[in-house]
Amino acid sequence: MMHDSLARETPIAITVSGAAGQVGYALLFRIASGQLLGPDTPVALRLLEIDPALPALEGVVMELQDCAFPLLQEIVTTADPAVAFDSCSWALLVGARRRTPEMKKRIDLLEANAPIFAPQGQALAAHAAADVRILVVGNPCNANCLIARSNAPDIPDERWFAMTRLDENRAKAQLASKAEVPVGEVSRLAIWGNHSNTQYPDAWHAQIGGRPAPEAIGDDAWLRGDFLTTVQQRGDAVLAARGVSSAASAANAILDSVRALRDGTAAGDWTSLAVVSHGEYDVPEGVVCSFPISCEGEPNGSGWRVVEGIEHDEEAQRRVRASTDELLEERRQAQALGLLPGA
Ligand code: NAX
Repeated sequence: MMHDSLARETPIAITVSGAAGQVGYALLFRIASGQLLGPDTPVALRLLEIDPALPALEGVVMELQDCAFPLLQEIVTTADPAVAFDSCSWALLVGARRRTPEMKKRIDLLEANAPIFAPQGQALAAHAAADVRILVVGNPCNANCLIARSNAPDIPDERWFAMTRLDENRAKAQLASKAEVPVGEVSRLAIWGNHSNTQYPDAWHAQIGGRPAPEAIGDDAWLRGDFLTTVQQRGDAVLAARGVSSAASAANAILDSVRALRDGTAAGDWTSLAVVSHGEYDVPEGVVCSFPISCEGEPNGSGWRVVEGIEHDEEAQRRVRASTDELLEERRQAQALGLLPGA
């Protein structure tokens, strides 16, 4: 097989924020081993943390070194976004503040986290590579993505993503388990709306072994009930069982998201990504909303589009609207906090 010798010599810079956190710990080793960009692409890791976490990050760096990954050519650790985003082609924005017991409402989490993402957006605009693509994972990820995006007007809309792939994977696992088939048989599963409890996992247009999922499952009441709530509340269930939130599955979903953009989705299939709305399916323009996305897999990741022509029944429309109303409310709150310049 012929390999691209240029790609071999020039590492691709990937920035991971929150690199000393638990998602970071589950993610970095997979990136460095080649599972994100493939076995022929050297990587340079730019690891962004806050000052108090830098000593712990040094321990992670030691472990990365001790893996002797042949593809890992460079590691930079810093608390300065300008350094972290320097010439990066992928920015994986995982770093965020955790919800504490005092943060009762979603706006409390938004308030605690939003100020992180405005300066990061500005630093991305000033320092990232011309082809940069950004995946926001830190919660509330849709609103955080909107804030970063609003602070980097020169980076086009199509480069910004917030992660709903973990929700998609959770939904696929539930369908596969119910249908008693391997999870690889489930396709066309999209998450609509916000990465929150209002999200709408759409099983009605999904397929299992090429058949419509509702037909393969044969239990509409389950699809309208337990399926939805299990997916919507899966994060809480993992947290309750483990005592800490999802980490390995989140890191895995980050890899899945980037690989869908780079390698493309299978013909006729789609994935879930929250992207800047241009009014598709009557979703208000400008909010970062999860849609079914098909990707051509161009190397620069810009070859993707919102899948057209999906018809929701009344209940699905109501659920999607509830989630997009929440996105609008979060945008209003971010605006009130002065985090959306020009909006
Ligand atoms: P951790 O608390 O373990 O790690 C977060 C890390 O971010 C910490 O090391 C912290 O020092 C760092 N950090 C805080 N402020 C920062 C800043 N301004 N710049 C750089 N780093 C900063 O959380 P973890 O479990 O790793 O989760 C990370 C984020 O992902 C959380 O916001 C979490 O809610 C979110 N998640 C989102 C998911 C999604 O599907 N979109 C799923 C997984 C995860 O729960």
